[in-house]
Amino acid sequence: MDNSQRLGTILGLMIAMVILCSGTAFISYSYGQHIGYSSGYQSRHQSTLSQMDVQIQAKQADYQAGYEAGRQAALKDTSNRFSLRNPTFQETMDFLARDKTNENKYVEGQYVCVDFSHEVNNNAEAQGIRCAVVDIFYPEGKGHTIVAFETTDKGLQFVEPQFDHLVSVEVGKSYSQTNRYKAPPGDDTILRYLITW
Ligand SMILES: [Ca+2]
Repeated sequence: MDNSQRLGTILGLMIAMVILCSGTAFISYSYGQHIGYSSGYQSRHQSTLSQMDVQIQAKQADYQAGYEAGRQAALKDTSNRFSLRNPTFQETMDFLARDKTNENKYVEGQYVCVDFSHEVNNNAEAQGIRCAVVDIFYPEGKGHTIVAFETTDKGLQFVEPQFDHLVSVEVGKSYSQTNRYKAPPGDDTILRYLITW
């Protein structure tokens, strides 16, 4: 083997090594890329799936929770549902005749105008009849409480629940004088009144 042959062999080996190394590098690069892509894809795919699963599950949970809340609310609403209606004038009179609140005894400091009014109001509404409590303001911090009905045929009717009387309520006038009651100790001129339905 002469020098040129030796050089040729060396060159050949070097070329072969370069090709081999390049090939290996290329293969590992490709392999790495593929693996990387593949695992990345799978990872993304899995995480996408799992995120979707979570979202779906969350939606289902939300739906279930919403459905249950709605159902419970509906049940509660049904169980608590009551309807009030404005009575006719005659229905108002009939209710007052049936209701025994006016037979209660007025006891200063224990059972007074407010108590009469609230009892009539509660009894009326227990029978589906809409009733209002009316707070009447007199001078010097004094006042009175009665009830009212919005009758369908004769309009708003004020009622003195201690006597089942229809009464008149006019600002600037004495409640007792207007309705022919015995005058109370103080001034019972009506300054204003509030109707609470
Ligand atoms: Ca009565």
